[in-house]
Amino acid sequence: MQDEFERMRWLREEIEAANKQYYLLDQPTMTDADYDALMRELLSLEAIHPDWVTPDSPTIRVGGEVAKEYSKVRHLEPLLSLDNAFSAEDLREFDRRVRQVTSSVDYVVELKIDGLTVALTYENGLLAVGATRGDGEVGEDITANVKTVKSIPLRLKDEVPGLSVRGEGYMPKASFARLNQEREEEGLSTFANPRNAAAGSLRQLNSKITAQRKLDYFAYQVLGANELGLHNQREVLAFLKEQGFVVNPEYKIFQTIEEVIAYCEKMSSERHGFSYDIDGLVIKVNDFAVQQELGFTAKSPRSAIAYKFPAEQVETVVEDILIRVGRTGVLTPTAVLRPVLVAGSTVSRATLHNLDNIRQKDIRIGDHVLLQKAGDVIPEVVRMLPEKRTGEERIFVMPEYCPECQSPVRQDEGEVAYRCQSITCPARQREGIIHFVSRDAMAIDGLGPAVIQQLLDANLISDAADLYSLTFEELIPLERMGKKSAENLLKAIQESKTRGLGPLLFALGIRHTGEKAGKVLAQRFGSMEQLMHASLEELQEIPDIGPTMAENLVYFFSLESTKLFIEKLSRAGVDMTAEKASKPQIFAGKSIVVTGSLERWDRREIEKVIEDHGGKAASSVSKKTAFVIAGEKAGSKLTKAQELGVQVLSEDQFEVLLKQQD
Ligand code: 3B8
Repeated sequence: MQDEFERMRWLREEIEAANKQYYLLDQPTMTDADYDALMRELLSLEAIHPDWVTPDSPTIRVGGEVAKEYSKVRHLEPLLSLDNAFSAEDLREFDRRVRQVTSSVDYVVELKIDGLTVALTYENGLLAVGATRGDGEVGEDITANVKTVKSIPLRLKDEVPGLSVRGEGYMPKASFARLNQEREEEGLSTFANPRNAAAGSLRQLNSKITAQRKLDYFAYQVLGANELGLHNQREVLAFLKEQGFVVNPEYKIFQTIEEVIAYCEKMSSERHGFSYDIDGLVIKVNDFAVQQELGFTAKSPRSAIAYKFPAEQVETVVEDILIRVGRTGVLTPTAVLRPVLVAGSTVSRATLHNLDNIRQKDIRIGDHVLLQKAGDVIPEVVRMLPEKRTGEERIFVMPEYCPECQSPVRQDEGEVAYRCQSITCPARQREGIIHFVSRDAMAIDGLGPAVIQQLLDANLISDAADLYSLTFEELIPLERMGKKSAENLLKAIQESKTRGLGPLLFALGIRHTGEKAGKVLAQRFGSMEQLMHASLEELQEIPDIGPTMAENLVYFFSLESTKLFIEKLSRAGVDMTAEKASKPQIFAGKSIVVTGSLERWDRREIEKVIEDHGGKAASSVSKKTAFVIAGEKAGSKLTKAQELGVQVLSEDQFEVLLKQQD
């Protein structure tokens, strides 16, 4: 027995040492096979002796914990975002502001990793919580997933009593390419870029899946660094490295903004030369005393700025302009391009949005054009190159009849869009189903556009509700549908029944009702039944639901086809309920303004309370304002309220109002 205890200790140390060599020093000391053998031995010993599993055992990285949903974590301090600089002039402006508070300055310039911010909390040296950024105040608890990332230490070198670290989680380009290739072979949807893949992997409910995706982490920030005796960013990076984190080695220190600018320009042309994606550089004032003096704007530190690389532009040819018919019948002209490599992937299509855009940019079939990726993801035609015109180019015309169903096409009054007028247009139905199963809607994994087309072609479905009656026998004869993928697909379809009312409302594709509105409506009404009977007035009273959306909802639910479709979904067992908002909606439809500094409430806290109770936290006072909550040093907003005769409450009065209701 004692031997096994010792053996487990030895295995843990051996595996961690190998990890360290691999992830921190980039010098593998062991073959993958040897490493796996040690890991398997440790796993089997831990299965026999569960009491001897330590909280920092490397086996935790294998994953296994499966969550139903993520719980929320409030960040100790809000995660701020960075202001952006797009040019040398923006950087000089930043430098001028910095030099207003100091005569000499050191800038630390780090690569801006294109991943997602992950906040880590250590307690007594052990990794306790990993969280996503969320809205900056509250993130999602992804601890089990974070523990599978091998470049994140489970135990710090020193037993620091409490430590909060921030950094960027990302997926190396090679892992991304491999993952997408595997997914394609399995008939699953692929990720658009490493950033999305990293986000998808870190937000996996099953941490075993996260463990299989090779993710990495660069640490760059420590909360309360001053109390740890750290005085500048350079020391923070050294400290993080010392404690076992991976710090991006590419950082540089400069004394003048012109050197920083030269480095930014140099890195712009070398940006694709790293094994991970970067989308710019982060320039930080090194010294914490200077940082502190500079302070913060509403959401960013004034002591740092993100330099964003200019979008890479390449030349190509518009070989044709095709029409795609969307879910709402809108005809979208799409450029068929001579394939070109831009920002890391080959592009052969780009949306041209609408006819106005084509006319404005005067894009014709046969034109040479400049292409870039908006936000480095979505291909966009920037402009045509007039000097390359030959006179052979053809002007695009909108078809008069839908290319998919030959129904007449009409331009709605006051809109740029042209629409197919037939609601039974097969393209509209197909796009509607694609939307229904998409990630933020019913999230049916493995049901991509190609499979949906197959199902429609084989007459197995005619609408999204038909998905719920598909059988294994029906799926199997489909091309490229293996036994395993059919089983997985059926499972995913079944599972989607439990998404609840919010996602379902979004999935229905009601005009103007997005994901957020779906959530708001679900919380307000609690069930489809209740919502279907809501009046226009009731809907209009809800903050976040605009008049157009309210009208569309009433119209949508009045349609016989809607009622039949919802009935069909209901019979299939799709959950049409949601938890209603737990707080009494005492401020429903009321616009409330908070001004001055409050004693017991953070501004964001009080705004959240207002919203939780159905109100809208507005920023300016008008006749429509229900009341103003005024704290110390309230200024012009208080005066305005008094002028308009709007009721003014003190902090105490507001709390009394809340207590009466809760
Ligand atoms: C302050 C400092 C945000 C960031 C920061 O590689 C702040 O420093 C931040 F409010 O977002 N993506 C980096 C990266 C991101 C940030 C950062 N440093 N290296 C990154």
